[in-house]
Amino acid sequence: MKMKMFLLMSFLFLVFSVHSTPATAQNSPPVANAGPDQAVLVGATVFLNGSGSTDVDGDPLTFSWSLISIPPGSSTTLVNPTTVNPTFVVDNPGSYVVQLIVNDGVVDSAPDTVTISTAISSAISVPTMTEWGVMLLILILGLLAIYYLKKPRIAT
Ligand SMILES: [Ca+2]
Ligand SMILES: [Ca+2]
Repeated sequence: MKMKMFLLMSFLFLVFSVHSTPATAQNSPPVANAGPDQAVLVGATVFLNGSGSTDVDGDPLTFSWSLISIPPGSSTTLVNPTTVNPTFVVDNPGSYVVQLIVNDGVVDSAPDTVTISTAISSAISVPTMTEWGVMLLILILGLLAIYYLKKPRIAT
């Protein structure tokens, strides 16, 4: 009888302890989305957009943006880097890499980056003196060729 009681109590204790184990908060980390890459003109204000960031639990997100790479000579800084839509001014040609980390109140997301590059690069450049010289030489040779080909031959 005593043994049965002991076993019953043990069983009940076991069942109770399993059920009373506090449910650990199941939190999934959020996922940062820094938005699509952009090509802009020098002098433009870039509008970043982190609204594509998600959290499967639906937790409200906080945003933390940072410029991790800017072109030499640039002194730009982010405006409102803890909001969903910060801005910055592209003050020099080149590539700007901006990183976004979101937090769901418990953990940080993995970082996501977005690259902003200047649309007009050195592709459209003024010809150099050498290039002007070569073009002038070709023009002169072309004119000379036309002149000599059209020159009436004098019969001797
Ligand atoms: Ca979460
Ligand atoms: Ca990205």
